[in-house]
Amino acid sequence: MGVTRSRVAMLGLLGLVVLSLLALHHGPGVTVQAQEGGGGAVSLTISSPRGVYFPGQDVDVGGSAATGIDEVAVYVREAGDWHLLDLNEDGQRDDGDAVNVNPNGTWLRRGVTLSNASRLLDIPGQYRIGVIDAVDARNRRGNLSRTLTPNDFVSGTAAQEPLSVKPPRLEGAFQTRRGQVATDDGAVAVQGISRGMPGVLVVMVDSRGNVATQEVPARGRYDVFDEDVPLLTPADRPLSQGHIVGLLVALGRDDVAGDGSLPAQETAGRAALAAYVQSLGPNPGQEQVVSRIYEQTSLEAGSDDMVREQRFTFTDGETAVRSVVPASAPDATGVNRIEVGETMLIRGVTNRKPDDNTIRVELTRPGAPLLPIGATDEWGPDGHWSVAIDTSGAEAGVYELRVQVGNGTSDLVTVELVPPGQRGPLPRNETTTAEPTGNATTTPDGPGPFAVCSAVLRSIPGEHCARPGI
Ligand SMILES: [Ca+2]
Ligand SMILES: [Ca+2]
Repeated sequence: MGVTRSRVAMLGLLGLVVLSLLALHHGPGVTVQAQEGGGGAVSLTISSPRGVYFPGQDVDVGGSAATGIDEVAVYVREAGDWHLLDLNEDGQRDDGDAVNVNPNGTWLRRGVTLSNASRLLDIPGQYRIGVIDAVDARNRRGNLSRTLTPNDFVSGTAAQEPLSVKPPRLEGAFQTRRGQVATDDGAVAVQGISRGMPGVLVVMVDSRGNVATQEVPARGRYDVFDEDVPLLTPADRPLSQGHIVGLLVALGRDDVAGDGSLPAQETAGRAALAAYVQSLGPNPGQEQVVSRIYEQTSLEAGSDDMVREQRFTFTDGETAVRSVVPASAPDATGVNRIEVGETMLIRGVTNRKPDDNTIRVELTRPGAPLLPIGATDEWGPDGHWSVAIDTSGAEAGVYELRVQVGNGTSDLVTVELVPPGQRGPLPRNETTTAEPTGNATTTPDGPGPFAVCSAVLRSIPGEHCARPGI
């Protein structure tokens, strides 16, 4: 009976008439199978999931079906027999797991945790996932077979695709700038992926053992997380300035910490782990708090938990100028004279959070017409920023270059604009030994060029003050 249905279904498809005729010619029992992986008309396809699956992940299971197929069933195979998937996740593998074909020729079951639908898919390895016309998967009593032999499967109207099951994976980072988070920002962006896991618990521990925790969910097909996490204790007090240990904790595919029990907690999910972590601080101190988190998660025997650790400094916001050079000589260093008409390139460093903050650079001189204001809100993990200002039409003279983030002035540098042709040579790099005598870096008033050698630079190992000629 099943074979007859398959033939009827396929006779409606021009591209498969030949196959159908072959089937008719050979009589019952002949293999009539859908082509695999596209290429010509197929009566049945499975287009999702595709390729890779992480245990615990919710996926849509679906594809297309030709006219005449009313219902399909989905099976999975490693080696040997095909096993029916418990697609409705009711713990039973039976007729309830058949999927109706929609009038538009598609079939779909949304949000299936495949590793619950089949224990096979809970274990990393190479599998095949297949869809078959339900008519061809029914036993003599008319119920969906819980298993089908390879021959049963290919004898029906069916399609199959490879599926690679991979272990869960955690990658992520605290988006610090120059290894710092500014107290003025009070929060740090945490970004990453927790494939096969519903999210992470973010923990930050300050030098006194105070903790900030936040559950961050993973979203979308790739289990991406991206959230600003404030450096606040459960009592809404800021963490202490200084050395912070940041942890991203993912609880594996079971989303349960360690061996499934946490001291003084009834459960062991991310919320319970957060409560446990909050109960630790601040008495034991920073390293003790960190050790206990590891002990209850990734270090517990048999645990599939994962922890990523990152250390950074929580400190005052700092934004400073490193160099002022003509845009035509970007390899020059230090604060230089700029000729009127040139575009001035102002470069500096900051530990502030990009996107939420804008660095504004303003050049002023009493009585002189205003120059355009330069601004940027984009900079990378190294905190290097740059802004260009066109000096066309400006008056020559000594200007005050003010850097602002929000309402506060972050740095103040004096810069001299000179008539065209009067700048003199530019220092090119810090190994230059020749003293650029007569360089514009001497100014008659104000703090002078060495103001750029500010505290933020001195506090960072490997950074140098942008003095010309040094
Ligand atoms: Ca079921
Ligand atoms: Ca776990």
